[in-house]
Amino acid sequence: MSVDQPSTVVSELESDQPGERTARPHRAYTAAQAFVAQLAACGVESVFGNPGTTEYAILDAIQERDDIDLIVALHEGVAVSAAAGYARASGKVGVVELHASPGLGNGLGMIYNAWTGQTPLLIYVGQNDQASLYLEPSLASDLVAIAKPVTKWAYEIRTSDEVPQIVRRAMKVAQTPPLGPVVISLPMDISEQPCSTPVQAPSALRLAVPGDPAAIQDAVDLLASATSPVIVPGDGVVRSKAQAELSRLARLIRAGTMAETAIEPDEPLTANRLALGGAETNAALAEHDVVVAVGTKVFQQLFPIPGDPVPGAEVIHIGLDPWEMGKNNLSTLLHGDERTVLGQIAEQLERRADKDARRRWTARRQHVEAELAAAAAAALDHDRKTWEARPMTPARMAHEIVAGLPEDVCLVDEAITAQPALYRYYTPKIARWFRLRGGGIGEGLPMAVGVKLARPDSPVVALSGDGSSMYAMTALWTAAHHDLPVVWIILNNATYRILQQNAVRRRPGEQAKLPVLGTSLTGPALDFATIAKGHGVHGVRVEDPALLASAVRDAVASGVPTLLDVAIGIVR
Ligand SMILES: Cc1ncc(C[n+]2csc(CCOP(=O)(O)OP(=O)(O)O)c2C)c(N)n1
Repeated sequence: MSVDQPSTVVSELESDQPGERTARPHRAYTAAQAFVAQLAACGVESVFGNPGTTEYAILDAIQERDDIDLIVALHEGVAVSAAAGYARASGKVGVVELHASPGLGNGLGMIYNAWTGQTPLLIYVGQNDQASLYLEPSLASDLVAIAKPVTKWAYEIRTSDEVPQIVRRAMKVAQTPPLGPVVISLPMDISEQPCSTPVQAPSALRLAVPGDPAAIQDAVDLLASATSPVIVPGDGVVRSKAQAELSRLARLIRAGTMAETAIEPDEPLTANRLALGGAETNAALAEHDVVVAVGTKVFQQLFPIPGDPVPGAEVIHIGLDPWEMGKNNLSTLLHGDERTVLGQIAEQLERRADKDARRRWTARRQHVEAELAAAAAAALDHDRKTWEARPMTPARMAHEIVAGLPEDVCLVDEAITAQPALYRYYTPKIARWFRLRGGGIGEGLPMAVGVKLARPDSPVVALSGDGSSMYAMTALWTAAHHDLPVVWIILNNATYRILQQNAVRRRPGEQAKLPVLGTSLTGPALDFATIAKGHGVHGVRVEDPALLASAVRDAVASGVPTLLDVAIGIVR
């Protein structure tokens, strides 16, 4: 059977627009060519991967086309995290190519992050020949079984003809709430066989599902009579682009909020993130009588306390993830798109608020604003006491870095223990701030590579703890190889500091054994400027805080991938 050049295959598409369902004639292609053509028809332009023998046909199919590129990673965790950064910054699915069982295994930690953090990924894994799997060849195992616990869907392709449909289904599964990763295993013998089914544009996904009117009514009743409501927003707010609606509701009910970029940056009621510990979270929420959990799990923590995570409060849980809604506690369930539902609630509250209610809400808002402003001022005062310390404190570092960042920066944040200090000086911007999701460290450096590919016109800066950075250092080479001028700032405290903090959190009141075994990054010290150079990246060590802002400015202006190694101490 003759095989068309892939460019011919693409030209057979009458339209790349989602929702255009016209069946179109197709020419002969292999399953691998159909796979890649279907990805292209779904709008995929980049595949992040690390190649192996079982992927030859797919690599050829990518190489034959000029509308889709392979971004080469030297470790599978880097490929997955870069794809996750791309997905989050572009709003599209991140596509990954991995090699057989060991390649999938190496990627699993970061696939876990995408799964629990609901980042849409399509991960293709090359499987050994289907015809010889029974012989248990080298590299082969049950890829679906490996992937299943940390993916929305894992599937091994059985016939070449099913390829276009399976790719379209995988893209749909990855992008419908709860968003997440899917794994497609494609045996290499099937990838080389002819595929006789057409590549088609995908169905349009329209997810602005409104809330049930009775449930909206229940939520409005609760909020109208609440004395101390609080909103806990999650990434579902970001996915549905509900920041304006969330801000409107926060202003209306005069609630305190605990937001990330889920809220407009100038909203003065924005408070802190919830803590990792169940006891701290319960204490923070204890003063509230109504908790609005929107687009979030309730709650995902490192040390949750068994039982109801929000005892004593009414919870209104809004979102499109049926598994998460009311999973751990009794709630008023509001299944629907976050943006649409928040808008519905705000509108009804607005309509029914009388003068008296508005007066109470205004007083409450003023009270919460004053409380938050006082806490912020006290923290800044505290920072000033050690302003001249050497090595510089995380707070001084944050101040200087923020002074050097351009207005339109996309910031990737894997700062770990420096995070609280960072957010005293940095205000996250909507769609320009990407924090670690899922708890597996080593995402930050490669995520910045994916963000830069998705946003070529924005400067991209990543902050990473020194410990976290070492899991994915080869992301530097990927950026250099593909000419992506990312700036990475390593927050170098020569330790896994969070593990000291968590030891105390975990055993409050007891004597935690400090320092925790295996947490020092000295002997030898990591020399990041030299490590960067070895990956083809410009590296600079910064010890003097007075030089940090200009070092950041210069790095961004240089137009080449640059790493800054910033020496910091551990004073809070
Ligand atoms: C893949 C993975 N391995 C190990 C851990 C455990 N862990 C969590 S934070 C951390 C150290 C972080 O150190 P660093 O990035 O230097 O930040 P710091 O705590 O010093 O601020 C480790 C090892 C993890 N979360 N994920």
